[in-house]
Amino acid sequence: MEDIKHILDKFNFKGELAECEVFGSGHINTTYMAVYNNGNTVNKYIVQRVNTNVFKNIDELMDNVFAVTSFLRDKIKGCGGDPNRETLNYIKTSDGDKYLRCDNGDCYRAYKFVDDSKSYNSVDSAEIFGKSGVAFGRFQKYLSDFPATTLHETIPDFHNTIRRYENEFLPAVKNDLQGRAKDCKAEIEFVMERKEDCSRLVDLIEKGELPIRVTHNDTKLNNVIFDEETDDAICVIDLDTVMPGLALYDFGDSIRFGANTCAEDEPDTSRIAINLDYFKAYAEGFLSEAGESFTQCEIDNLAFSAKLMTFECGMRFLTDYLNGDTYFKTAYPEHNIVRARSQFALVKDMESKMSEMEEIIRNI
Ligand code: ADP
Ligand code: GN1
Ligand code: MG
Repeated sequence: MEDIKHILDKFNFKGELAECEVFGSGHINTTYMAVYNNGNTVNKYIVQRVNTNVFKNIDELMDNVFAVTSFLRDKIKGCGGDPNRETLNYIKTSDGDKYLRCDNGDCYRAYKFVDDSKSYNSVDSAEIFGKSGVAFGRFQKYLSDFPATTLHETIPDFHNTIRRYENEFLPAVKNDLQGRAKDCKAEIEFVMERKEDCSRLVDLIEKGELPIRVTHNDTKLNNVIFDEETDDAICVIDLDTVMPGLALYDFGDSIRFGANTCAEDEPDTSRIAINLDYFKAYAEGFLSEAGESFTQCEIDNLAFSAKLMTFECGMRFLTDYLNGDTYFKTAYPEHNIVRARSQFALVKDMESKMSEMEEIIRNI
């Protein structure tokens, strides 16, 4: 706790510091929960060291986050909701800055922990997953009139799958910095066989057939928090990648993570499959909020987007493995290749069930 105390002291948190522990299960930032006792009340805060390897311009990133949350606060108020619970409430430093930059270049930011909340790394009911679909769909709906041109692109071409293939995956295979390519020949081939899929959505954007919207872009289940008592999805978090994008990215990425019968890093690939009941529940929830403005082309590509986002994520894990694990946090040396294999197993299962997935969308 001593290491982090001098950071906490730079924010105006209310009360006496009681404890501060590493928290959550994100792959990018380092997250802490700090607990302060203030008389009879307990105040909880989330403090994050932002990953400056992943996010190159923290000023722009934090401008986005403050602009989006202040816009959402007004929207939520206008809809009769509780902005203290339904969007993140960031706290400036005692100097009035949106984040703290230390002499060594580390960057920290803080927001209020939503009381009586929890996050899920997996769910065991279609109902809960469906609720996360409502939350992400509503998030997208609320931001439909956000001035998109004022947003910075925090990670350029984040879901441009063909760019990721050509500019990141192929060079990683070629450079083979860690000499690992020989151990993942089948996975490299798996990616190369599916090159054509990589440009499908980008081509539709270029043809003007898919509208650009303000999207979250990282819609995995643990980026929504739920009410501890009612299990309602209350607040979308992890706003670092809110940027202009496709509704399909948000839909597909949620399915990738939450409709998997296993965890994202399940080593036993024979257990991995898409749960079609979860797929249906999420689609119903997401479309009930965001679907009204969808074009036919968006609807026609929903099932495909689930496969593409799973494939893209697997390719990113494989790329990171080949590069020596410089991007995603890993818990053990083979973690990224295990993740890649599990994503590819899910892609395969989706390929075999694509017509059923499309049928489910048609019926909604
Ligand atoms: P990362 O970019 O590393 O994923 P996040 O902003 O998603 O960072 O935070 C990491 C994790 O911390 C989340 O996935 C979630 O599990 C947990 N978390 C963050 N804020 C809260 C909160 N207010 N309530 C519950 N869990 C939270
Ligand atoms: C990262 O930050 P987190 O853990 O919510 C990643 C996503 C990946 C995901 C895979 C900024 O999400 O793009 O889909 O891991 N975020 C970033 O679990 O790269
Ligand atoms: Mg996250």
